Amino acid sequence: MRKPLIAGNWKMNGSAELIETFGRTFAGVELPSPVDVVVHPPFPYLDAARSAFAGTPLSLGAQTLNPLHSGARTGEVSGQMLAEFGVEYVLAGHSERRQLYHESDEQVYERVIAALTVGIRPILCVGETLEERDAGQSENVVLRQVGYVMARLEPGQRRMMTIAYEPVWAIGTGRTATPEQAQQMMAAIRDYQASFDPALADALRLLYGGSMNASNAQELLAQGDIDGGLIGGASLKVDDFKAICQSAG
Ligand code: 3PY
Repeated sequence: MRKPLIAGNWKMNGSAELIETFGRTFAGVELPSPVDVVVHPPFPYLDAARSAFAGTPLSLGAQTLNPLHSGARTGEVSGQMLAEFGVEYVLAGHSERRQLYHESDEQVYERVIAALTVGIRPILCVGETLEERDAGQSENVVLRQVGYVMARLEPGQRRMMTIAYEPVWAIGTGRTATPEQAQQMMAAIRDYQASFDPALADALRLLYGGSMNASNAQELLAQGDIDGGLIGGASLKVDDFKAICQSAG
């Protein structure tokens, strides 16, 4: 039985006030018992979030990290620093990082390793563009992105991983994959995982991302291979995010 995970990716949004609102609201929220919830605010809010989320079901997440431990990398943040702030999860390979900052599969892999080294759980984001979908390449692209990382990890490291399938054409566009499209890709990821690590395939958490919101979450989460969501815009609205978490049990 896989425990659902709901992750809120705030991207470059939010404020100190929103952190407090989340802390206050979730302090009194009853969530269905087996569900993990993580919020990924921008770096400057991590410290405030650590205090505000104490005593709530919210864990702390980061949106990226630099693979190096420390050094001359102006503007970057290392896994070691995130661990010091109590960060438990980090995104790696979000399509905005792949597209806008040209992160390659190799660079995504390096970030995953850096996170694992300091005990932070990576959420590996994968997904195809509209052109790739139209060319019938969706599954090839997604399984390449998954395989590049997962096949290089030790079995113990793989157990720390979560994979988020986010079709690029559904990110920030208001378009969502149908539950059937999402389920089909999740099943393909799980089958692929089974081809080189059958023991993990059943336990691996797979999230759907890409315009998931309070209205469509229930239907997506009802699919057999969808174990949670990586939520963009809706994770900035505390009531919507709470409703998504409540529908995940
Ligand atoms: C979205 O839903 O827009 C996301 O990118 C979540 O990461």
